[in-house]
Amino acid sequence: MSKKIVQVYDRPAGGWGALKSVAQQIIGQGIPAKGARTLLSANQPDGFDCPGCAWPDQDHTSTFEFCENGAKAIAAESTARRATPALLGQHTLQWLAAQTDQWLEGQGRLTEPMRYDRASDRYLPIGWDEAFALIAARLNALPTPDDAIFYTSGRTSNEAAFLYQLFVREFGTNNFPDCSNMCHEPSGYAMREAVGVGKGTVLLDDFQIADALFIFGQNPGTNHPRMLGELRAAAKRGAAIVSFNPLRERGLEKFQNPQSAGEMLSGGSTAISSDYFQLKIGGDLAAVKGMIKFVLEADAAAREAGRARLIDVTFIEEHTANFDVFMADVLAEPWDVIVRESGLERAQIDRAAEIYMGAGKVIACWGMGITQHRHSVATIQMIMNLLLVRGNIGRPGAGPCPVRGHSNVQGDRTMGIFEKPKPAFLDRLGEVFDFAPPRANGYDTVAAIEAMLAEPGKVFFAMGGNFAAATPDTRVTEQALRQCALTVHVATKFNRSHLVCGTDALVLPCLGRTEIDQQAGGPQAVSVEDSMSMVHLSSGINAPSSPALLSEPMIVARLATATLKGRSKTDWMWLVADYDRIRDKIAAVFEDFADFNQRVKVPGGFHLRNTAAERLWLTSTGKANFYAHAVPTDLPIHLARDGRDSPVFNLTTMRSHDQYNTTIYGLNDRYRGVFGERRVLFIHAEDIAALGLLDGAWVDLESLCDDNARRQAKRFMLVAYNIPRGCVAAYFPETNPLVPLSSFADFARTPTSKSIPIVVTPHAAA
Ligand SMILES: Nc1nc2c(c(=O)[nH]1)N[C@H]1C(S)=C(S)[C@@H](COP(=O)(O)OP(=O)(O)OC[C@H]3O[C@@H](n4cnc5c(=O)[nH]c(N)nc54)[C@H](O)[C@@H]3O)O[C@H]1N2
Ligand SMILES: Nc1nc2c(c(=O)[nH]1)N[C@H]1C(S)=C(S)[C@@H](COP(=O)(O)OP(=O)(O)OC[C@H]3O[C@@H](n4cnc5c(=O)[nH]c(N)nc54)[C@H](O)[C@@H]3O)O[C@H]1N2
Ligand SMILES: [Mo]
Repeated sequence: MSKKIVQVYDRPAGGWGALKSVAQQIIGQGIPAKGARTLLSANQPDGFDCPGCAWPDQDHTSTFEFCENGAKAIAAESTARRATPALLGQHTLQWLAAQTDQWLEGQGRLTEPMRYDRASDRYLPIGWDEAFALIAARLNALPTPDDAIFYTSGRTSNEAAFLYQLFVREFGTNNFPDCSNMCHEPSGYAMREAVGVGKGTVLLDDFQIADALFIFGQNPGTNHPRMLGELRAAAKRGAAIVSFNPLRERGLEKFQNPQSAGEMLSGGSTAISSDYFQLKIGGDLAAVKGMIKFVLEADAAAREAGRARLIDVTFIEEHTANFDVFMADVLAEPWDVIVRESGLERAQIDRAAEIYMGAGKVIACWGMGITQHRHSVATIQMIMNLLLVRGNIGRPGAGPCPVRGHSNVQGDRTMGIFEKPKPAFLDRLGEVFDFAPPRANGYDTVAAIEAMLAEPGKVFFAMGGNFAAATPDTRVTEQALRQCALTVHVATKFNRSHLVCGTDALVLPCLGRTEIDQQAGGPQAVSVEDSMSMVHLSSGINAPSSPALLSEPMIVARLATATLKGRSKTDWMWLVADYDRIRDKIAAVFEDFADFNQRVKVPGGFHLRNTAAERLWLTSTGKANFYAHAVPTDLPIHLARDGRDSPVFNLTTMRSHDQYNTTIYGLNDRYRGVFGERRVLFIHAEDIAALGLLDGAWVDLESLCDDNARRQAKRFMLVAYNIPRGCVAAYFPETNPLVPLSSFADFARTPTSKSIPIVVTPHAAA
């Protein structure tokens, strides 16, 4: 069984495999001619921003940058298939719920608003006016505006996000859970404390001159394929690329650039990582602290011998706070704890530290392998400490680079989609729109689920995303949603969340990025902010998938008009007739967006100011702060299971090559050699043997938590894999039923979906 599904993938990432996969995707969506034209418009000066990831492009003026997974995202949005009410209405929700996520997605683009009819257990069409009136009535009937919850996924444009947060705040709440709560929240939190800005400080130009790149917990070959272009160029000019990952990801090892005729024809490729450290899941804080300890010890020796210092003494004195306390803590941390908890050998940590010390300019990148842990904030602050000891921030070629996920997740935050808004922002918003914004903090994602559970009858509204599938503790979350008086999803495609209905439920179809957005004032462009704080325009080129689709800004404007009748001083329909008007309001609220309309119309857009990049520290001390953090010694791997001697594994959950978060395009994970199956558990061969099982055996997973709930995910195939012992990996969303709602990152409250203690038992049919 295992043989057919799992093969050795020894080719580089990219290459002909990537081209073939795109061709299959376009043909599969039934859109050959249009698909090709659409693909060529991605990330072009007058085209749309790729709805795939948030990696920036070479100033949006370059020729088409090939990206396999960007192409899949675009092909999926421009599919010829239509999920009409007639098609979906053939089935009961009970029947639909038994279909796979891939099947749901495969029905194509939503075409009309639909309302759930409980009597027939089906979705039926509803008019837009009626839908908005229904939501308005339910919202206005709530005892308090704080009983409404407004989720945002990160594809929403700046204009839509700005209007949305304005509507919600005029309505009266700051309940803004968003996908960022499950994603880079710890990066924002940790960096704001350390350097006063919750965003990365580097630009693509910095990648071109860095001497070393450290990549922690990120799989760019799948999730940010265009980043491989930068990595390839860096590797070719001799920069060190050092990867920390429990899995040996193909894209971090070898890349064949589909745009290099030479590499494609000769079968050549470029080696990416110069060093690859396979640490334990959750071992990053220990590894980075070990590197810093090595640097500090080497620096002390250099100072005693009268040699050149190895830390940047001038930078530390002038620009940082708390170095002495931090240094004492690092020097006191025992090497054996560092080695044991990182899962690396001492020589590997020394080697990583030597590369770091030998490099003049260093960039540190990180992804979900760092953020989705209990200790994520501390780990990110340790990465910041590493950069700070040698002044690797605020100068060319150096700095932190949290690599964002959704294409506008960073922009949504900039626009005020945040449950803990700053008072100064609320003051300004209230002045510009003449109202009194609510002051109390709202719910984040975990708190929103808890609140829906604790008190039935709330209204849950989602601007995009797939809340039920993306969030932890699936069974509990579904119950929470079902207890709502009304659930509403603005979406492009049918998904699992639409099957988890409150007493009343609506699905509202919207335009995607690739489509022409026609308003009273003509065709409109929207703006987005990428992972490097570049803001630029995006204009769709395809005819809308259905004449009934509304844009997200229009949906907000009509909803606000219906809900805030007589209460709002904002002329919503005037604003939405021409998005320049929305941008003028954005400019009025946010200083950094002064002259927004002029600046965003320059090809390539503009860069938002980043104070940390200017070495201006908006922190508690007015300096960049070092933070001391102990190496965590409570990783799931150390848990023993009461009364049983089965080992406890630490499960990390991640993306396959054929998915976009909860959207499943296919069942292959080409670079990891898995074909035709998503329910797999990557595990060390010796751990399989220790379980007394065989490679390819089917098993059930159960997570451990100190509440009484039993959380299981059944029927996964064991795949012997190159992964440290005690560590296992599987795909999400299938594994989300295992993540307890109560298990989240300290401070940032991001679900710990990268470290779940589990036990593995032979599969037992239900
Ligand atoms: N095609 C495609 N593109 C995407 C997405 C998608 O689903 N598909 N999603 C988008 C979104 S929202 C996001 S946030 C990004 C996500 O992009 P990534 O951050 O790359 O996401 P993941 O696949 O979750 O896994 C990250 C990596 O972390 C490693 N890892 C797991 N645990 C640990 C650990 O404890 N330590 C270390 N060092 N590594 C660990 C895994 O082996 C994996 O290589 O991609 C965005 N782009
Ligand atoms: N176990 C585990 N769980 C995780 C993660 C993990 O690594 N492990 N990763 C987490 C991360 S990083 C993230 S970001 C979240 C993602 O959580 P979400 O952002 O909620 O989920 P997505 O799967 O990206 O949402 C997909 C849906 O968005 C809709 N959509 C697509 N484009 C548009 C559009 O332009 N407008 C509108 N209105 N709707 C659109 C479609 O209907 C589609 O079905 O999941 C998190 N969950
Ligand atoms: Mo994400």
